Amino acid sequence: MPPKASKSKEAPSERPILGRFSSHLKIGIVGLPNVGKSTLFNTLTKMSIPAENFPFCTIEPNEARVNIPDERFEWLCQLFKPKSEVSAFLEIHDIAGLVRGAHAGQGLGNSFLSHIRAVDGIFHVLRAFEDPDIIHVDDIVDPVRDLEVISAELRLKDIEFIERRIEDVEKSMKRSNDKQLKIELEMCQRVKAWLEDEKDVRLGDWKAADIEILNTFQLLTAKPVVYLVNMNERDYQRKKNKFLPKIHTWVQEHGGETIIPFSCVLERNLADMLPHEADKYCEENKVQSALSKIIKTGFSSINLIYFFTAGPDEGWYCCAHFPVWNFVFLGPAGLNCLLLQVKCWQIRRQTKAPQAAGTIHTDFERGFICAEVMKFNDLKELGSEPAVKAAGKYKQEGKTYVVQDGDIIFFKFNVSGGGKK
Ligand SMILES: Nc1nc2c(ncn2[C@@H]2O[C@H](COP(=O)(O)OP(=O)(O)OP(=O)(O)O)[C@@H](O)[C@H]2O)c(=O)[nH]1
Ligand SMILES: [Mg+2]
Repeated sequence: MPPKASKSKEAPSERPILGRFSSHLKIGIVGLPNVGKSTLFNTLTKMSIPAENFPFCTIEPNEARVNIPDERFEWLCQLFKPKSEVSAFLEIHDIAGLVRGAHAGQGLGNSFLSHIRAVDGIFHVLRAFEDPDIIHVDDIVDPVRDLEVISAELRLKDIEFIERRIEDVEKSMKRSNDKQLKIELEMCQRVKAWLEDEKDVRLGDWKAADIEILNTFQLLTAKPVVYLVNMNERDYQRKKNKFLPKIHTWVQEHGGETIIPFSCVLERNLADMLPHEADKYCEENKVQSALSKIIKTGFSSINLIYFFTAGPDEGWYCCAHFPVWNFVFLGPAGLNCLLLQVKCWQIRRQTKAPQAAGTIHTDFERGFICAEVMKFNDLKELGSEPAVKAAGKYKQEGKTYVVQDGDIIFFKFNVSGGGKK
């Protein structure tokens, strides 16, 4: 029997997250022209990591899916020796450069801004390298000024959106007494005042009800940002760059999100080397690629996490319209079934067990009975599923369980009574 959901045991509900509720979220590379966005993007997509579990795949010239490097996933693959390994990925979009006045259409600004609206988070690339051969749109390299330009453009576009929304709501209020319209109008006015105060929407302390409305807007300044500071290789190697302290101060004053220094030139050179040459180069020059950190931070910034399944291919379960909980294929490494698979399933933070099960198949959500959950660290420490069970750490969780990053889950479901939808 699945565990009964007792109201008193339920964790206090977290505040809803700003942004789309989906497991298919994307991040866009944003910045002024000529700051190194496409070089970074190309390096990410060109990078070929020899292990099978890290293929990089390009969807379109300016969209790519980059696999998330994860030692836990590698460890699980070592343990289960599956026929198929599916890691988590981050979808990255390379967006053309924004310029001052973009919100008013400068430099094809509006279409670029619509590309930003379509993503869920922003890699904001800043130019902190000086090179007279590479033109800067504002002549002199000054990343703090660039930060101001980009953030102002995004804010101005949001103000334009909110003003239009206010007009629409006011028009509707003339025709209807709907209380919800009044609530929305009041919220839009607060958001407008906030933006006019030169503050980004994601930094506001909004109530849950506000967030529900905000999430229907997809405002540009509501999207999480990771700042990527592109510097020359020497600065990156010695961890010193004349612009970095000022960038740091600015970011602290504007929400304090993550800053990752990197060097496009170094990353491009490393990507052109054979893996052993790249390793040797990094060792000799005491440098490390920043790409892994960039990918992992980007993934987490857009509130994605993933859980693992380690068992038969989900295609196998999908044929089953009867209770399947006898078919537990987790076991010692030798007990491989033909379709044994270790797979990461990405979901948004705060996803509950039935919805997480639904990412595997809608039947899993529809007929959800319970989730059997092992924590990765318990499995690693104890070595096998039976050992985790023996230690009392193999848990049955019900409908209200909020899935945590790195959970290893076996779902029990039953759609025998209901048949197909
Ligand atoms: N010296 C130096 N040049 C760089 C660096 N990063 C990029 N570049 C060069 O700067 C130029 C522009 O780089 P891109 O990556 O195309 O810049 P972008 O930000 O995509 O530019 P737009 O697409 O025009 O917005 C290219 O010639 C790069 O080779 C760097 O770290 N140092
Ligand atoms: Mg570009």
